[in-house]
Amino acid sequence: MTIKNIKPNRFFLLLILCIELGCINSSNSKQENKKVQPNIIYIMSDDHAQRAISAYGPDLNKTPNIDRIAKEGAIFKNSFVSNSICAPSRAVMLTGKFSHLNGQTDNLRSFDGSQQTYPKILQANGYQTALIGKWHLKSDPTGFDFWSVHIGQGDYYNPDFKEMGKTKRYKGYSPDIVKENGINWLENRDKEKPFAMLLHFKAPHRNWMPALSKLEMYEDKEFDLPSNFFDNYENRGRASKEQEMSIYEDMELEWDLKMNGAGTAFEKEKFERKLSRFTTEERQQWDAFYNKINEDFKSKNPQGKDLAIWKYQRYLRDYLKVVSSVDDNIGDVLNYLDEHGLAENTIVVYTSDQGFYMGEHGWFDKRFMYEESLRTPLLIRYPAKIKPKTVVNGMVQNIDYAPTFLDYAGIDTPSGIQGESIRPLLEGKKDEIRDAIFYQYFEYPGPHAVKRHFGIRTSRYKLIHFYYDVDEWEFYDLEKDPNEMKNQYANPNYKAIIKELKIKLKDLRTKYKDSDDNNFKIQTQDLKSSKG
Ligand code: SGN
Ligand code: CA
Repeated sequence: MTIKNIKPNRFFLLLILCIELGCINSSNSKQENKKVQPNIIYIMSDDHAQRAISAYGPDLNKTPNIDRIAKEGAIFKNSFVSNSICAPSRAVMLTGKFSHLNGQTDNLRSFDGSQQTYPKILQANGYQTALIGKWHLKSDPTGFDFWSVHIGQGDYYNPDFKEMGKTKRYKGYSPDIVKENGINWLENRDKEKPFAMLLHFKAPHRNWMPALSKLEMYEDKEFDLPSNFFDNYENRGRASKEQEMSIYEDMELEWDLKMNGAGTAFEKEKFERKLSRFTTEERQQWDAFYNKINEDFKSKNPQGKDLAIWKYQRYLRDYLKVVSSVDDNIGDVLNYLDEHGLAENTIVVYTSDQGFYMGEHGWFDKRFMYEESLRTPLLIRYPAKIKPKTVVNGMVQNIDYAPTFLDYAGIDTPSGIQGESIRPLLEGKKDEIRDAIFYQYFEYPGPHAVKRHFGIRTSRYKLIHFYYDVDEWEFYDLEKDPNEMKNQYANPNYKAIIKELKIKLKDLRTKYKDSDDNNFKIQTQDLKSSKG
């Protein structure tokens, strides 16, 4: 029946009835007026190098599911952290503030969970919030309706979680468990509210224990050595020379590379604790695989450069097997969103707490302001607002995540937040939001012995100041020397640029409320060298 066919009397009767029932101001038009707040799924892994994602560079491995986020959304080619280590990075992301202001300057401290974080702000604005996976901030999480976190670094196999205050052991492999718990939470959430779910994989953190189903992966692949694998650190300062993160010298045969009996008593004990998590059947499969490699290693008995290369190959194989499990589980999350009609209005983010060395400079681990650990993956899909295959070249930093989420949720950014919304970059409205980033690292003395430093990076140059037990500057021209092999600080040709950068660095430190006084006062207590 159309309006035309209704007799005038009946039309007015219906109109009056409609007004009475309030259907003129119908729920549909109400919904149109109300901002539709997007859901957020923030997926973060631990120590995932950009280079180990095929969307960033196809030479190492294939990550089809992470790549899908880039294909259907945006990839950031210049995404950086502000303090390249776990707990500090996580605190920066939650607060949108640099470490010296949020208080989490190193991995040892306990996070002050009474401070403002973006999950708390979202929660106060009607979002349902959940945190699942690695946390590493010691204090119990705040701002989440549900939380289930690995204890400390957590275990790959049959791990214990602290879930809403209680310890609970899960059966299985950590990346699978984190995904399953995430999907369970999505299934049982209040479907009337928008949600923000933080899914934090502990993988692929050291000691890179692969899933049993992936053990054979990459075993017949020989990885090319990075051009600077045998770096001797000439032309650079004491920080590069004195670090303890060399694959050759510091990567542990037993703990890292699973060669039973090849390590110190300390290493053995640490590794045994991990092996004790296995069921008998799991342990048998594990041993059947690694015992063969152990035998081969013993018979070859590589030394010197050969040993360095052997370690590198084993490291990459295990690391990339673990990455592959992360990628599979991300695929499951994306499929879940498709199957439940959630893809269009959900922002999916993939990132890592920092970058990682995959043999560049002969290293593993992170911490330095050099490119491989300063950079972190960042891919964002939000079909409602972001065009597929968007490539962002502007420099962004992890201080920007909190204000970006608040922006998309239609919530004003509180004044204390130091980052900026990256929405204009995502939606093609701007090419850049800043011309320089600021970096700081404090955990020294500490594991891997990377000296304290801070610095500035522009699109072309990088200036770093190492301090505390040294007073050294390094300057790199990234266009001419992308691998940062030659410190040009003393080169007179760069004098004017260095002068300009020092002024810019000072301005940035003032803007971000950082000072020398502050840096020297920060104590890193009880930290021992990784060799200690
Ligand atoms: C552990 C690792 C270090 C690593 C830190 C911090 N040693 O201590 O290699 O740098 O975690 O990593 S291990 O012997 O326990 O493997 S972080 O990602 O949590 O910051
Ligand atoms: Ca990490």
